[in-house]
Amino acid sequence: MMRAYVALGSNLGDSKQHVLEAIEALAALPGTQVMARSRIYRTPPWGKLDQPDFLNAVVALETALEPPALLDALLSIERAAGRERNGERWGPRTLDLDLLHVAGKTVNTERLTLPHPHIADRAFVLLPLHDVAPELDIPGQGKVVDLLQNVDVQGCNAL
Ligand code: PH2
Ligand code: MG
Ligand code: MG
Repeated sequence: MMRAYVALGSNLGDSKQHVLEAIEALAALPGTQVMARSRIYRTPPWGKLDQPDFLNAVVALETALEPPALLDALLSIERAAGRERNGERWGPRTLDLDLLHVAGKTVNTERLTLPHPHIADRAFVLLPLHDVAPELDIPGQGKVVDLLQNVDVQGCNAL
């Protein structure tokens, strides 16, 4: 079994429902348990500013799925939530599930980079990740509690 951290985001449709249903879907994956879930945060859009606020959360999983299989499962849960990929980077979405980190695993393939290379830049990831794993050390980036000191959390609020 592997400890894995997944970030959830939504800013289209009933975002809270999308996030809650996604957590249920993660819990229902084969060989997978949800060990901890963060609060849900409302966060200002990052990267592309002219879109609605997001709801963001993070869950910690214990899973027997190897990273490529877990990624397939995340993409299929996104599709079930009506996620459309129109090629627009950082655009609005009903559900985004990003694999942040899997303990002990480094992956550098076309479709997956682990740890996720931009955890340290994003308050909307670090705030909920801090709820579930403040002492987690992301290889190459640092400890979550320390990384959180260096991002702007203004406008990010737990529901
Ligand atoms: N996701 C993005 C782009 N910008 N901004 C916030 N606040 N939250 C997100 O989850 C988010 C974003 C692309 O995945
Ligand atoms: Mg994302
Ligand atoms: Mg994504």
